[in-house]
Amino acid sequence: MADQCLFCRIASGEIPAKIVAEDATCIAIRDVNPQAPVHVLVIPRAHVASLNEVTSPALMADVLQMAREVAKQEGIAASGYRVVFNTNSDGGQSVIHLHAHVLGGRHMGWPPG
Ligand code: DGP
Repeated sequence: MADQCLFCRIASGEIPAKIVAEDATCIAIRDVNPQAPVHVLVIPRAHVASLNEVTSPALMADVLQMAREVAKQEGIAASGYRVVFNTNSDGGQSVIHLHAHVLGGRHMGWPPG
């Protein structure tokens, strides 16, 4: 399963992406279909299907730490941003590999669509 997974293949470098940050645990790439002026995906290198399958709090800390660093690097930390984990069908998850969307550079409406 993991060897067929799009985000596993991006994280391994097999499929190219616009990388904005990376470390031993996670990679951050620009979303191919951006929904805001800044739209970056933070992806753990290890294959975890969704938030439901996370067993390591440390993994979530690593993902959120990189999301925060990306927001600073992209210049949206002070103006504000949104971090979203779409989860399963009703949550709108289309790629079944855990990822955080970091969205900013415009005002975000509420409630989300
Ligand atoms: P979600 O729907 O929450 O599973 O988000 C998946 C996101 O991944 C979606 O916003 C589009 C993005 N995406 C899909 N395929 C690719 C790809 O090949 N490269 C990049 N950079 N982003 C992708």
